Amino acid sequence: MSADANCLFCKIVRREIPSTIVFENDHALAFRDIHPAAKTHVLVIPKKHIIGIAHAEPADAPTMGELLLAARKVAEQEGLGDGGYRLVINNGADAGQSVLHLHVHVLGGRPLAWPPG
Ligand code: DGP
Repeated sequence: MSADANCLFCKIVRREIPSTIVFENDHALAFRDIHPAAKTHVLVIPKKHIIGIAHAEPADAPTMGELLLAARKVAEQEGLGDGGYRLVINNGADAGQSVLHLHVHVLGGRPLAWPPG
């Protein structure tokens, strides 16, 4: 499993930094966002260090699938299956990506405006 020694989210995968983990399998880890933007705000990450969606390789396709399925599982586990939820992947500076390890935001528990600001 490739990892980056200095990556914040790789450190969370290795339990070097504490987090509130809500789901884990062989491919993905999900934990609560430290600055929640909604009642439910969970980050789902691949355990493999991938900088962002723009850096995913064709060989990462199975990991990408596992990531989305993990995000759905988290949403259902959090009780958002009926009311609805939003999955967000920020990529690059203009999108506000602040952590350079691919992550899916799972947001829900309040009405979510569209389009986002
Ligand atoms: P983004 O802007 O898409 O790169 O989102 C990064 C998110 O990561 C942001 O919502 C805050 C969250 N975050 C940053 N540092 C930590 C941390 O140390 N622990 C946890 N749980 N979340 C963090």
